[in-house]
Amino acid sequence: MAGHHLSDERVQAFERDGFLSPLPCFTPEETRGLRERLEAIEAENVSGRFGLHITTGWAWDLVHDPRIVDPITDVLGPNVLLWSIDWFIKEPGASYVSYHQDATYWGLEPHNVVTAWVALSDAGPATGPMKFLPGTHTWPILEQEDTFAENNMLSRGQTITQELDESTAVLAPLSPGQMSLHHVRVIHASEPNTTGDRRIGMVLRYCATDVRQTKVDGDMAVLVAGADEYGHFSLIDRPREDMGESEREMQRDHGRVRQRALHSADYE
Ligand SMILES: O=C(O)CCC(=O)C(=O)O
Repeated sequence: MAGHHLSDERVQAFERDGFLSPLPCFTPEETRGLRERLEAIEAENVSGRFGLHITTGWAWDLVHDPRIVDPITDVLGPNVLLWSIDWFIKEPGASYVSYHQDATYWGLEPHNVVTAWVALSDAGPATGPMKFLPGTHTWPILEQEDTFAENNMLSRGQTITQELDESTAVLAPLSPGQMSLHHVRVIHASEPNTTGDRRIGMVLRYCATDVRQTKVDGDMAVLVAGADEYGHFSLIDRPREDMGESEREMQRDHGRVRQRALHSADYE
């Protein structure tokens, strides 16, 4: 499919490799502002950063930002939902991410799901940026083991058990304000952060409207482009009041549904 925002070559590269990096997104000033907002929320309540689009108008606007959503529509088609905001914040030290496929444990099918990973800090080579095994999004789901290994940033320490040819891995370093896109089945990992600053990834998961949640009932999403002709998710509205009572209640519901989906072990 020819892109309307990305060049045809870039859309073809995504289709071939299962990832695309780097893409421009925010200015240095916007990026600093977003980092400040995130860190203010973290200082109050670390778990408040999940589902921020449900509780704050600025995060709602952010997940609709055309600099993110336009390239996403080029690779997913015109009708798109935002499924989640995650954060991969890698402090200096030993934390790492083992080789995995996202599709294994989210319960989303079909796999028309793409992540925008936006750097709110330096995500250069020494910070442990993501690395991808190109073309592996065309592979089936591989067996993963829950290792719960210390320092593994993944919730279950999930790791692909079969031997992988790591010599093909492509590092995807990002400058502050740049982003990468990756397909839900592409195999990826990241090494420890050897710098003195935290590496902050704001991780937006988008899917086409034909995708459904197969593991739990009651999953929620935000329509960010086109129309939802399927109705597989409860659609979330723009928050009326930042951190209002009903907004925070919905954020808690959203968190409970996601925990049930991520921690149900029915993918083995
Ligand atoms: O931030 C990282 O190093 C890993 C992120 C990741 O696994 C993901 O966004 O799917």
